Amino acid sequence: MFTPTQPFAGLHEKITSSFYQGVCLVENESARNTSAIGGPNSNGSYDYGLFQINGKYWCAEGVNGGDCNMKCEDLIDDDITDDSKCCLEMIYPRHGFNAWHGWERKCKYHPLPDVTHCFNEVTL
Ligand SMILES: [Ca+2]
Repeated sequence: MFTPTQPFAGLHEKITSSFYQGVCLVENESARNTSAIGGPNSNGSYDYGLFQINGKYWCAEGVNGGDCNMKCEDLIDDDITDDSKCCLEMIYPRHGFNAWHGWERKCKYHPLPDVTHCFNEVTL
């Protein structure tokens, strides 16, 4: 069991806050649907998967491409390892959570979902 102590107390808070933000994000972007395809957007692009990653910038249809160098089709399968990598290594470092309009509309400055029941088996 991880017991927050200085200087880790701030880190613990940051990790759990990011987790809650991420849960809120996927709730409002894809309703937790890994095969969701959103759009077309005003520029004709589509958003793919759990994190609704935009096909104009981050992936390419049918071939590896975009800034995440991956196929958009790989964003709508059940393996979210590559989806998460694209978010954590490319999208979030550039734009933070503001990259996701669903997060901006429903999570930013809003109460975050209560997911404490998720920690019954796992303790940070
Ligand atoms: Ca995937």
